Amino acid sequence: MVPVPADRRRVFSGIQPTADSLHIGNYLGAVRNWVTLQETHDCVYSVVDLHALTVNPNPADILRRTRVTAAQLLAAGVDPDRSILFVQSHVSEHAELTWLLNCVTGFGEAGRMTQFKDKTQKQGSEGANVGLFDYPILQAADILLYDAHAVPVGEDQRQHLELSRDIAIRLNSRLGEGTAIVPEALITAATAKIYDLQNPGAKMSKTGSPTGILELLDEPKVLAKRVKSAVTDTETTIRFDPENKPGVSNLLSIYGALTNRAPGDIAAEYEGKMYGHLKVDLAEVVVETFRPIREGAQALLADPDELDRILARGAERAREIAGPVFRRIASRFGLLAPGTPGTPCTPGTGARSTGAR
Ligand code: AQP
Repeated sequence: MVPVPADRRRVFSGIQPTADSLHIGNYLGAVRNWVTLQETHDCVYSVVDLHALTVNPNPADILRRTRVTAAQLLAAGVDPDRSILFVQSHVSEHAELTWLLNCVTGFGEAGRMTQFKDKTQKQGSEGANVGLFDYPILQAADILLYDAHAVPVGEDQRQHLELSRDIAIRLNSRLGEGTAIVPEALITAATAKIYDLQNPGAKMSKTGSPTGILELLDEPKVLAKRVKSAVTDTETTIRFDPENKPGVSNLLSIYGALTNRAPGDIAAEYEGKMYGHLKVDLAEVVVETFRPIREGAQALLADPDELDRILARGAERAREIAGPVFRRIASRFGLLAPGTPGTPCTPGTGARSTGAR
């Protein structure tokens, strides 16, 4: 195992096992940055299965998708020797810290989260559960539990990150400096939001239109077909203009991100050419980028015991950080540590809690 220098800043990020494949938005908005950050940071990455329960998945689906998601992360370049990769429910402190954080988070504050509002609108208030409401607090617990300095995410997670910061600042002011590290969002502007290929006004999403996404595990033929049928516009000029030409600009953003070039430079190369030319070339780049990930994930899934061993080792290493951090925060709340004979018992002052937030 490659030792991590003690002075490196730590990042934490998670991904939900809510689909049978990650999509290119997850890849460019999050996973690719996770891989790069391994060069410079102490990285902790998780398949956040507890988060995925908030959408009431079928148990067989979440079980299968947890392994499938982990396999894609490994195949995309998350190195389990350099980073910690684990399944969220294998480290019980995530749920325990969530309870403590619930008790310092305002009901109104949690209710302002736009993702909760959007998802309840989609599912109807009867379909939404308390877990969905609590989702951003569980996310704050995920981050604070590892004393993470930074969290690489897509733009859609910015508001949740703000809440995590607010909670950390509140813990430090109420319970004493050093209770929690205040995390920063790491958002890469160019890939912060990849749009649906069929509806370029909406974020590409696992639960969006099935033909509007490019999945890491799709067969090359399917990927090529999806790119070629992406919605563009009635003009014929290839120009990077996200406001007026969202469809073609989204394709140029994806192309630019996959080839490390500016979308405007790519557009200039296609001057005088048709949308079809751009789509054929982009399809090839997507297929070739995803090919090793798909093949690598398939190989890992063919040996689930080895995959489970990697995840068990990751959970063990995660617990080594999460356990002491949880105990530090819990003791600041005044919770008696288990099995600590000799803890002084001081008489109360009779002061009442104000309940202020
Ligand atoms: N379209 C996107 N563009 C850029 N980044 C994106 N992410 C998701 N969609 C895009 C980033 O992927 C990471 C993992 O996401 P997640 O699985 O935890 O949850 P999500 O954001 O809810 O992902 P989906 O695919 O959009 O699922 P649903 O359908 O549930 O809404 C996050 O860092 C996210 O920012």
